[in-house]
Amino acid sequence: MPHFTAKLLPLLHRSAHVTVLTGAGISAESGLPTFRGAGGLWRTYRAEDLATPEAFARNPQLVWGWYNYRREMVRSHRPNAGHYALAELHGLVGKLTLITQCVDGYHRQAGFEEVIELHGNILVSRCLQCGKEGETEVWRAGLPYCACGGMMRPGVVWFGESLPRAALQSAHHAAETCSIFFAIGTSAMVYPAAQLPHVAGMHGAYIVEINPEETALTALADELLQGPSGKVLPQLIHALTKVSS
Ligand code: BV8
Ligand code: ZN
Repeated sequence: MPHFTAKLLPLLHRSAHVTVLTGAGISAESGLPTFRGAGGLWRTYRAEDLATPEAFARNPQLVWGWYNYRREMVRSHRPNAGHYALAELHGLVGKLTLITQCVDGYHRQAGFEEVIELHGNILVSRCLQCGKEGETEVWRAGLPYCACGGMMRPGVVWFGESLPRAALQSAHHAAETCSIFFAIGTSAMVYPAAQLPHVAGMHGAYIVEINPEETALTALADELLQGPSGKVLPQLIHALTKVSS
């Protein structure tokens, strides 16, 4: 059982607004590889080769091959206990804003409706020509095309691309106005998402990190619950329901 300080549970129990930022680590126990941990995706592939507009322009077949491989993994795996525990936490605190860097859509699948997806969704395709999002019309030579004839791209944010403005604004607002900020399963290395815990800290939020390892954020955090989120989050919910009853 990870060590919760005596401070965390009462703080959670009476908090008006909790903000959570998740990263690829929350889906690790679903069997989806993370980006930088052991066996991480970037270990096998370099981000510069695959998750940038230049890479897509240079070799769209290679990039689509990688995204189709990852789409298959997302479709053949499931949300884990950590995703479901966050959906449950929603009902136990005043207000809970969930921000994710994940592109797998697992928070919504686990029943959390309002998710701020900072880096888009891997199962969405978007037309380069007309911007329409949705099912591709036809695949030619390993590439998807829209009804308008334009080539389609994965609906994610690549390195060097701006994040969706509305999503980033809501995420900043949630970081500025929460009393507790959880950073779960993120190496806190990718910006501007990695800025959010710092914004929360500057506004006086209590920062809690859930991660099996220490990260760039651990020094800033008020508390590190060291362990896998699929175990730690259900334990946190269990302890919280005992406090609330
Ligand atoms: C932008 C979608 C600018 C695509 C992704 C130098 C300094 C600072 C910044 C930069 C720089 N050089 C370049 C930049 C900017 C760059 C950046 O931050 N680079 C980093 C690498 C230095 N950022 C960008 O390019 C962003 N855009 O800045 O635009 C701009 C300015 C002007 C005009 C136009 C543009 C865009 C960033 C978004 C990139 N897209 N994903 C795809 O998925 O294919 S990012 C990708 O990384 C994923 O979204 C992933 O979620 C995200 C962050 O990684 P993490 O989620 O943290 O995952 P990671 O593997 O790193 O860590 C996993 C953690 O889980 C580990 O800590 C591990 O211990 C833990 N864990 C493991 N198991 C478990 C666990 N935790 C809990 N339970 C477990 N069981
Ligand atoms: Zn189109």
